[in-house]
Amino acid sequence: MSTPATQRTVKTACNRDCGDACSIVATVNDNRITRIAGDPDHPITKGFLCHRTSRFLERQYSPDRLSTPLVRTGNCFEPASWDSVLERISQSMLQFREESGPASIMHYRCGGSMGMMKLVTDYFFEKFGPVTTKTGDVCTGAGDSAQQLDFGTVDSHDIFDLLNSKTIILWGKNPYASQVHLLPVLRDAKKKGARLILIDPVHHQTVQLCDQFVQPRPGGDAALALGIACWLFQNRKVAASVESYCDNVDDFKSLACSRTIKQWAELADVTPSQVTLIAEACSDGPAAIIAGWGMQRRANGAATVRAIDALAAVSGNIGVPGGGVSYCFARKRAFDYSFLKGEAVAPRTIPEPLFGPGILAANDPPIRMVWVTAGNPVVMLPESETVKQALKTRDLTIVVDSFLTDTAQCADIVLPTTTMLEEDDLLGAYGHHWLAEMRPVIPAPELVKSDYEIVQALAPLVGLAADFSDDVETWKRRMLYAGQNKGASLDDIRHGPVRSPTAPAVMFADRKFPTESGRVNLISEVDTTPSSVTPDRPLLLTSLATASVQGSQWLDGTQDDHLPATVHPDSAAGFNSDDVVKLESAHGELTVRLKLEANQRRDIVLVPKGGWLNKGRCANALIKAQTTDAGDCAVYYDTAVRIVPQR
Ligand SMILES: Nc1nc2c(c(=O)[nH]1)N[C@H]1C(S)=C(S)[C@@H](COP(=O)(O)OP(=O)(O)OC[C@H]3O[C@@H](n4cnc5c(=O)[nH]c(N)nc54)[C@H](O)[C@@H]3O)O[C@H]1N2
Ligand SMILES: Nc1nc2c(c(=O)[nH]1)N[C@H]1C(S)=C(S)[C@@H](COP(=O)(O)OP(=O)(O)OC[C@H]3O[C@@H](n4cnc5c(=O)[nH]c(N)nc54)[C@H](O)[C@@H]3O)O[C@H]1N2
Ligand SMILES: [Mo]
Repeated sequence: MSTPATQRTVKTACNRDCGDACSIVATVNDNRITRIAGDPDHPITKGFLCHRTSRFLERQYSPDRLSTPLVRTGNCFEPASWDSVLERISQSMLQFREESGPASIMHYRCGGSMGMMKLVTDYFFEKFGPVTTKTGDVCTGAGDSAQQLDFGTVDSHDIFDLLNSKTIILWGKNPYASQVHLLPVLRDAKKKGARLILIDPVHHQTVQLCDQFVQPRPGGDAALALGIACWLFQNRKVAASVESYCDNVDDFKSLACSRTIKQWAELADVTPSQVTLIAEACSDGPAAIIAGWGMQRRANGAATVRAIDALAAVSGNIGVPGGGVSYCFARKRAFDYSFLKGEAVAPRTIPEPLFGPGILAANDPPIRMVWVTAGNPVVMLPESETVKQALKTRDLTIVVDSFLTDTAQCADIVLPTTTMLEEDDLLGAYGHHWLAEMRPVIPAPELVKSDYEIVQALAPLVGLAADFSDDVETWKRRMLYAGQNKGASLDDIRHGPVRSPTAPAVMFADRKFPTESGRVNLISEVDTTPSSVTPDRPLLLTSLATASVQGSQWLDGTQDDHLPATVHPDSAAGFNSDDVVKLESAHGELTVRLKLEANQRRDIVLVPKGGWLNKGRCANALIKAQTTDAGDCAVYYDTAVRIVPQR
């Protein structure tokens, strides 16, 4: 077959909320993208894309995609011109600022795009206000604050340093669903002789890759970590030099030895021999811990990660090749975004998990306007109905999205925006250290604007023309200025994948830590109470990422049935697989279709995250808005529910 004359390929990168930040090769025929594939030249992408992004063209060309601004009239939306909506928005913004101060406006941005240009939208609101913003992070906030406190910074060992590990502990992680490009590295490590241990209350696909699987009680991880530490202290397997790079060693020892190994094992609901197994692996290192984020989306989430950090430190696995507690990669570190001051200058902040109740409770001044960028908070934040009410009762709610999501349906004005294949941006990754440039594969539809084009169009109407007149290329060069002489300039990145020049292969190789004392701050007190259920509501609602969907971005026709809910057969006595039942929490209810799986724990019920509220599939309708012990993460997985028959 001959190649059509108009066919071309364009390289760009995937900006979706995922650690992999893949390099994409798109094929374009007559201005229509006909194929997207993983870039074979990218060391992490390795020529393949994940399940969800390989189907992105269905989203790109979905008939539901928004192609014009929409304005609410009663219960309907009517198409409107950009000029008219920008005029109305700018007038309102000036009025709210004048009458009630800039804190009466809230800008909320979430994970629709990981692009660095999204920070320029934040900057627009900072320049105009500063306005009310969120604090914390519903995704990783608790663990971030834990590692900041323990190590003074949050970053990871190079992904290929796993090839130096004798043991790799996947502590609550399902890369088959959430980070498929980690899998080739794990397989290579195994080929080199590494042993893989998975610690996860949920039985999932990653079990098959691992040599050992430990299935603790949900939220039992701090107890498990302390049990392992207890074994290390009792068996004199603590690193000899531990006092030289850790603070609070005696306190941590007292904490770990405050119970017996058997007691810790009971609290974590594992066997003492499983504690010993992991302890031996830690003492016979190097052992790398890959800490997933699920376990910190619990009431004691920050303390849990701190207990694991301390365990790694005392076992001598910090600062050594093949070791470390890799939780997040500092994806923004290579960029200069010092133009943005963020929380430091915000007149008021609302913890992200409390978005709904926080907006409703705010007075002095009340929040009159909310602008949502790249998020679907009605579906993704706890207390969906409260979020919905909060958005619907403002004087003006603006949502920028490519689809009429549950959140957009609460807006007064919806602004249509570009998809990732039309975006012009820069990316770092939170699962490895490579940097990438995004280039528009095709131009956006006529009336669709990128987030940056939207603030650029609005800026002159609110007196900010000069601050937002630069083109994207100029912003990119500005943000990559620091990498100019280190091989990470825009021109370098345009040439091919570039590893962030400032990222070390091994974290803290000199065992110096950017904490106040220069040493690891070992945790000395911890609430080890695991997540609890009641006799009345015996199951913990566990709403996790699934391979085929990014967040709430379901493809057409994939939500026609009830939400699937997986439980152990004993936990659904009297019911069969495929039965339609209700899940009830203290907060709400959801109709689900049961799936019975004997390899699950008896105290959890598993559902996909991101189901839409308007399809009756939203787990967050059952979850109360609550913050974790630190870092303002959301307590997503501690909601107790029961199964009741469909009435
Ligand atoms: N396909 C797909 N990929 C995604 C996403 C998506 O929606 N779809 N979302 C992206 C986003 S936003 C993020 S943050 C990441 C998700 O990143 P993560 O949240 O880390 O996702 P998982 O890899 O599923 O790992 C979470 C694991 O934690 C486990 N877990 C839950 N509670 C506990 C606990 O108490 N203890 C222990 N040990 N484990 C526990 C869960 O069973 C699950 O296996 O993935 C990204 N990738
Ligand atoms: N119950 C439960 N809830 C959860 C989780 C869970 O595990 N359980 N996980 C949590 C986690 S880890 C996260 S990170 C959050 C994610 O929460 P969100 O980031 O709110 O999730 P998404 O569904 O991906 O919504 C992103 C929206 O941004 C839009 N979008 C994409 N690109 C752009 C763009 O360039 N500009 C604009 N303006 N919009 C764009 C998409 O169309 C989509 O509607 O959800 C959290 N919610
Ligand atoms: Mo996330």
